[in-house]
Formats: sequence, structure tokens, C-alpha cells
Amino acid sequence: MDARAYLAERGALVERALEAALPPASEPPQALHAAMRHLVFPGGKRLRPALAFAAAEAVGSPVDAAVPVAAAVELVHTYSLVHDDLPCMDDDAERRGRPTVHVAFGEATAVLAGDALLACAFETLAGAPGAPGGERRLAALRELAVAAGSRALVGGQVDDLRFDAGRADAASVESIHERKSAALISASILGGAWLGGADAELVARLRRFGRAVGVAFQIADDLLDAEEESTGCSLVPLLGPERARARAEALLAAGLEEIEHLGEQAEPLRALARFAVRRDA
Ligand code: GRG
Repeated sequence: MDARAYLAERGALVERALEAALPPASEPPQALHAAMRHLVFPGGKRLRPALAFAAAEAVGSPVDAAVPVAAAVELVHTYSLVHDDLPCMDDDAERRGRPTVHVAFGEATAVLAGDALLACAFETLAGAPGAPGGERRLAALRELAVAAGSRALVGGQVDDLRFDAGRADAASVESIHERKSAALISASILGGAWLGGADAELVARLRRFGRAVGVAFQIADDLLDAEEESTGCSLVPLLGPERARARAEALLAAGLEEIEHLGEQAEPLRALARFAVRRDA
């Protein structure tokens, strides 16, 4: 199973779901809606939606079940990038080769576009009144809310901002990775699993899988940046690239063990996990 082929195969489903979730740029206030769409279209790898689809398939469900969660996790991811690029955070002028949202639309509109993307994610995952899924939809929604909150994404970002490389150890770096990156990756997988009908035991296994793969994904991202002399929150300057790579591989192996029993139907999920950590598929 080739991860890039799977990402391409599921791409149309993600684009349609995101298009349906977001107001058109022609709807007032036009600048806000255009700003919301700016970083969603064209997007990045769409890794998190693909993980949601692959998790639904891994638990024996048709992919369609995961559409609401696939759109919602990409919207939360996009909001976090819009805010992360702001002058008060990383102060980046470009992302994916294009001007960031605050450069294109102004800082105030970028803050508000991020806020609206976050709200739009939960509106999308909740669905219209009477939407199918019931308790399972609520479980997926809760996973996403926890992953986006102060004990995960936002708290991880706060600790990243005040990170002190001189005092850090590997455990504190991984704790930030776990909250800032792995939590949303896990919520993508768990949301797909809940909507796909997984039982509690399988959800627990997928939670451990998602945590391991998510942390390994962030280590891999830091290795790509190859900022050995950087003082940022990264295992690479702390352990050196070889040991950081070995840690990512060990996490990947431990994660894959959790889903070993799932058989052929979990192949896309395994392939995406390897791709997230090695970026070579
Ligand atoms: C400001 C609320 C707030 C949160 C910021 C997500 C985040 C927390 C910061 C973004 C920068 C960062 C290092 C995030 C960790 C996850 C990561 C490596 C994101 C990039 O994900 P990809 O590779 O990006 O999936 P594409 O462009 O493919 O969507």
C-alpha cells in the first residue's frame, strides 16, 4: 500500500467535504470568508483527513462514515496554522509558498478567520440536527475538543513558546510534541474509529497508536528541518539526529504493534503512519 496513492485517492472526498463545510467567499463578510478559505484551498498534504478515513476502514467501516471528522480535523489544523503564523507567535510571512493569512488579509482578520475556522470545525462535526452517528458523533466531537484545548494543542503551544532548551530533557520535549502535534493526529484517527463503529478496546489501542505515531511525526518534522543548532523544542539538538531518528522509529514500531491484529483492512492506516514518520512513500 502506497501512502501517497491513498492520499490522492481520498483527496477528492476531503476537498468536497471542506467545500461543503465553509461559506463561499462571496458571502458577506467577504473578507472574512475569503481569509478562512485562503489556507484551506489549496491545502497541504491532508494527512489528518486521510488518517480519519484510514482509521474508519481499519475498524471495518466504509470510508464515508469518516467524512465529518475528516473535514473537521483539517479545519482545526488550518486554524492552528493561521494563528501559529501570526506576528505574536512565529511571525511567518509565507506558508506553503504563499503569503500567510495575516499578510494577505491583515492581522485582525487573520485572528478572526482562525476563530471562525475552529467554530466551523465543530459545526461540521456536530452535523445538522438528526445527523447519523448519535453517541459516536458525540465521542468524536469530544476527542476533537480535548485535542484542541488547553490540555493539548493550546497548552502545548504555550509550553513551546516558553520552552527553554538549556533546561529541557527528552521527556519534556515529547510532552510538548504529544500535545502540540500528536493530540490532533490522534483525534483524527479516533474520530474516524468512533464514527466507523470501533469498540472501547480498539479505541484504546488506536489511542496508543495515535500518540506514538503523532510524536514520531513531530520528530520526523524536526529532522526535516535539521535545525541541530536551533534552540527550539526539538529532540534533534538534544539527542543528535541519529538518536532522534531511532526514537521516531521505535515509536512507530510500538504504534504499529497496537494495530497488528487488524489485518489487511488496516494497511492504509499502517502506510500513512510509516509515511508520516519517514516521508518516503
Ligand atoms: C497557535 C493555537 C495555536 C496552535 C499552534 C499546530 C501548532 C500549534 C503549530 C503549528 C506549527 C507546528 C510545528 C505544528 C506541529 C504540527 C505540524 C508539524 C504541522 C504541519 O503539519 P503538516 O506537515 O502540514 O501536516 P501540511 O502543510 O501538510 O498541512
